[in-house]
Amino acid sequence: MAEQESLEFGKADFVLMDTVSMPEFMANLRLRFEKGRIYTFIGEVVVSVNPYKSLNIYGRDTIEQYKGRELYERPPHLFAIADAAYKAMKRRSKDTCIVISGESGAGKTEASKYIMQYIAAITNPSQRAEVERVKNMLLKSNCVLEAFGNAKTNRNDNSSRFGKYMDINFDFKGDPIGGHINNYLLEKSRVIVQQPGERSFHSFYQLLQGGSEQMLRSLHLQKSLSSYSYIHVGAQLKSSINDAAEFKVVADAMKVIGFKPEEIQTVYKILAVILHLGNLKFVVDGDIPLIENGKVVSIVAELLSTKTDMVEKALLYRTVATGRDIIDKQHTEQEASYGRDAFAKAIYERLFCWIVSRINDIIEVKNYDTTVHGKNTVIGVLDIYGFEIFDNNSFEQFCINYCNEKLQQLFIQLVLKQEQEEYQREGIPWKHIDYFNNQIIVDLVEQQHKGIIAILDDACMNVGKVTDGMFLEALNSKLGKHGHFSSRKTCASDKILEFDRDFRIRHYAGDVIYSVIGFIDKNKDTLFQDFKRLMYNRYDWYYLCLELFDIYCMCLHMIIIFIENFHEPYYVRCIKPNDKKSPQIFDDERCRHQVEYLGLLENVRVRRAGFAFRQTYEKFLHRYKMISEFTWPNHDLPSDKEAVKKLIEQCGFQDDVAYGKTKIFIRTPRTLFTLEELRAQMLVRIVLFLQKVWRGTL
Ligand code: AD9
Ligand code: MG
Repeated sequence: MAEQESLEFGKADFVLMDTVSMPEFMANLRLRFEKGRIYTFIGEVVVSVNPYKSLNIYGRDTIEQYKGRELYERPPHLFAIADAAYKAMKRRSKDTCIVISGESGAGKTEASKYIMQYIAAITNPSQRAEVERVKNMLLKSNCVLEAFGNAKTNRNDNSSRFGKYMDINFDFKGDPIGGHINNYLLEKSRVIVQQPGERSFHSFYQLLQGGSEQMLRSLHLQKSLSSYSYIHVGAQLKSSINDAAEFKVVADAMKVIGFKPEEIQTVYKILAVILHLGNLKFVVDGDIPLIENGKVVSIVAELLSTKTDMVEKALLYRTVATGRDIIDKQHTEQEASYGRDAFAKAIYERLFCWIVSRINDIIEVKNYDTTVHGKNTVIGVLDIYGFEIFDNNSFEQFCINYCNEKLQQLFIQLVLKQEQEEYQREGIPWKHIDYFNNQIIVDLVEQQHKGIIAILDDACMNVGKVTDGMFLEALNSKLGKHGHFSSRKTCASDKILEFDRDFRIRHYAGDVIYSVIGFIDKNKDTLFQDFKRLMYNRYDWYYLCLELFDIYCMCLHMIIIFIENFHEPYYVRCIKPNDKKSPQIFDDERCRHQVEYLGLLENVRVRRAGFAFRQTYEKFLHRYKMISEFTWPNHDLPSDKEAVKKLIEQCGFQDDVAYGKTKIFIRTPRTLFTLEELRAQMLVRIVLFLQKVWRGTL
């Protein structure tokens, strides 16, 4: 069990609660938060509450306390779970992973970084240069990814706008030898528009605030943020973020990771192209759309190393085939603006994917011959964007929340499945515990032919003919009776649904109203062919662009398939204590809601319904053998199992335990407490005895 801290800090494991009830759970969570104990176990799951302040609990001495120890031997901490995952991977030569979940701003990304830091700190004791290099790259890659993939939102100043699954590969010695990052679904719409109070990706502000005058001049940029309409809203914000300083940190990190100077320059050029594109305005002269500010077109052309008239053509016309002829058809003003925005989003998305693939090239495992060195094993860390509800929710929130729905389903399945399997494996009967299974919502979204995604995909097959409104109609007719779906049409009495264009999904984590506007376009991700042609027909633009447009970005389906393949993940469940980013406030209502939807109470019940604790006979003896004269200092019984039985019977706990094939299962925490107390008393007696022996006073 988690090493007993003083009770003034509350219970280190929720499994130790006297009764499993929401008030007791909340009281413990609050007490621990207020005492700066932000981590608490539920068995092998770590519950974390964002402290919103720096805590001195991640330093070298803390790392040393956790290194090589068993999960329950030390107070709850991310390091305990990182160590458990590392040990499991090393001892059993088995791939493992850590899944971090929780809503936006709950502390997932910070947790993922602490976990990686811990793994980096405890590995490579012999200081091999190559391993040090790999560790450095892995750690440095985070800040580059965050610069391009994170943004300030109303929920989090450094919100991940992409999903990340990072693999760390280890050699037979257990030292990191490489890694791989999978990125999922960057929220690229943020490039062109942000909700009030939010910003675009950090990278734009960093470039404008941190780039040298000479660099900005060469990119035709000026420092003033409000000059750029794509980041205009965000530009008004006072930010806690120091963009200028971050620019240098990120540039250095890119250099250290191994980006070539010309690659870094190209990255800045692409950012500049996007900022300039945003300033392009169209006017209509009669029926003909024109570009109002021709100067901007020539800047974009210069940065893209192409000709002005080609950029202009791509912006104002599209090539269509009519019969055997191919003609240039003029855009309407609206089409031209739409095309410009689609282009900007696409370039940014591809830039991001390219950065990830560059990092992957550099950190991939090299020169590892499995026939010589044996299997290389992996620890994966999954950190996706958290569940979010905004005032206006669109396709992006739909995708993000669906991902979270899937993660929750995985948690339910695996936590229960693992328990069940363990009881079965050990030959112990299993009692079922009721819990809310969100499979019904997952089905609502992904069921073949009649789920929201299938209906949306159908609509997208007929893009141009099917409108968002018609898509909503299709949802209404196919899903109108579903208990987790409603719209004005299907539920006229529902006052919360304000607009005809809205529909509501009753998610596991709360109700979210989505506006259907833009769903079809965003799913279809139409990028006018002419822009693609422009990029391919470039005169002497960098090879980078070619790569950019060849890269395959993982889609939503991939993340799902991927996480379903996890076996026995370790979990960190993050909780956001308040919406004010305050270290002082523990908002009971908000926290209770998260505890509820994360299913933490059920988690405790499942853990306790069977048996709160289980331990292999060998380890159990190692810890408690001093309690009984039959086992101390060594036993002469036929097996460890027999020895444990003898010890338990001597203490009178036989009715509270079950004996599995390899493990002892203890039902109530109190038994374990008592065992711990007996052990502590025995240790004192042993020490006193030894002192007497040494002093010769016995
Ligand atoms: V999102 O779904 O990407 O929007 P996250 O990733 O869950 O979200 P993040 O880790 O970015 O949240 O944490 C939000 C902020 O909380 C951080 O920027 C820190 O300011 C703060 N935080 C989170 N965890 C810690 C911590 N362990 N110690 C101190 C923390 N501050
Ligand atoms: Mg994050």
